[in-house]
Amino acid sequence: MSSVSVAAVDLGATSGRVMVGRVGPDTLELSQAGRFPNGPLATPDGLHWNVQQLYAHVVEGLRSAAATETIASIGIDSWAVDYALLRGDRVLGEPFHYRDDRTAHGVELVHADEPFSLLYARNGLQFLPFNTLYQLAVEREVGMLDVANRMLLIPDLIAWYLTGATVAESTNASTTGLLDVTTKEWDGELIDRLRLPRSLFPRLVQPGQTIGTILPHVATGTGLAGTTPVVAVGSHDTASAVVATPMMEPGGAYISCGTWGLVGVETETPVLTTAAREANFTNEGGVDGRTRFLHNVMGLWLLNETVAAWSREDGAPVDLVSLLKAATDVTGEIAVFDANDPRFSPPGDMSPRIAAYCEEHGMQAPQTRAEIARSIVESLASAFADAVRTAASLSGQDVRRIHMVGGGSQGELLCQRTADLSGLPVVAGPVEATAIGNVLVQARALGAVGGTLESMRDLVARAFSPRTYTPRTAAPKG
Ligand code: LRH
Repeated sequence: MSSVSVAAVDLGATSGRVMVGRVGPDTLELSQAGRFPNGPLATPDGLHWNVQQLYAHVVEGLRSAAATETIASIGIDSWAVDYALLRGDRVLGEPFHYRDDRTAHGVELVHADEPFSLLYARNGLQFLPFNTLYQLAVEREVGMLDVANRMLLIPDLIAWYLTGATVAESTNASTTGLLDVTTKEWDGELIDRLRLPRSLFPRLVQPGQTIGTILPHVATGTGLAGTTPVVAVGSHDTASAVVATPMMEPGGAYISCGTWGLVGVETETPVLTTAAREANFTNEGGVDGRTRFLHNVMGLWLLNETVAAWSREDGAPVDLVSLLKAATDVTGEIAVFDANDPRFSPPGDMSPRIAAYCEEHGMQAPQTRAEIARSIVESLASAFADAVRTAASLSGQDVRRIHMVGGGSQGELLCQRTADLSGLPVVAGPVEATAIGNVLVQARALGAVGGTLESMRDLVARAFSPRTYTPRTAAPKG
């Protein structure tokens, strides 16, 4: 087996990137071919994603990748649940952002007919008001589904732009709420009961399968060979991140920490108990048929939105490194709020919302910027530690260490406080786990690396030495 170079398109809610991975049996290197901002775009009808602009950045990134190497394939991953509607080959408007508040009405529409307990038994998904099935209920009500005849999730939409092929990659499809958690096929009966047209949902593909080859105008625009395939990866970003989380032995939990903190364990089969449902744990589809049994915790969103608001206020970017240094030095009582409180979901400055939360709960609100940042980090670490404990008890796994991957793994204070509050070592890194998981699945499909997830994780651990944070305090009781 010789090494190959592949391109990973990795779209996050706050930034996107095109990365080039060079992969072989003993090689795993990553370099950046393009990075660009992403975020909600408000228009009179609500919050959207500007996918046309994202696509333009993707093409530009692929062009820089092709300028330096021979790219053997392309893989795409992004945040979950959101989609574009199409009629034939026409895209019907920019996709809505999952933080758009129309989803609340979608929840009412769906739950009026299908109680959550029944949905959970079929799809195994935690309740999140923006799960695709709720969004589609609104589309149906406003008549969009009288016009649309296709739904493409975001990575599948980008794959369609590049190849013209319409598919639904299975790990991301598992976040729609419309996939049967046991058979991992579209749940036709549920789709009928929700009065959605079955024809909306494309053929499912598994990570590793080829979606198609790039269209001639894409080859011309990027300089890539006309035969370059787009290969399905774990197109849900969290699925790709879990592939590259170096859990080589049993006992590892993970926190994939970017905009969200996705906290859980990997299981062979879904956990569909009443306790799992009541704790709002999800069973999302993983690569190679594994289950990602996890809970969504608010992540760096809280800090990023707050820092963005301060930067607007100052008319200059706030220096994150100095802010976090000052946050580390804060002493005395620090307010810990419920990071998952729905008030923290919409975009904007979180400090007044934190102050209101503290006032309602009889706590002294943090005052200075350093105190606010510390309060955010402390609240995230506390929510992460709680979610790890719950994941362990619900899955019956004996969790002995936590792997923190994604942007959050760079936060020393966050990693250390998660270790302290959980009483478990936190193994931090790699930062770019999602892009690494994306390139590894492509490389395996091309025959450049072999084997199981465990052997790919071993390669990750060798290439990106993780850093371990040891808990400084005894594990809390209970
Ligand atoms: C993280 C993520 C998460 C979903 C959310 C919409 O990027 O994919 O797993 O719940 O975005």
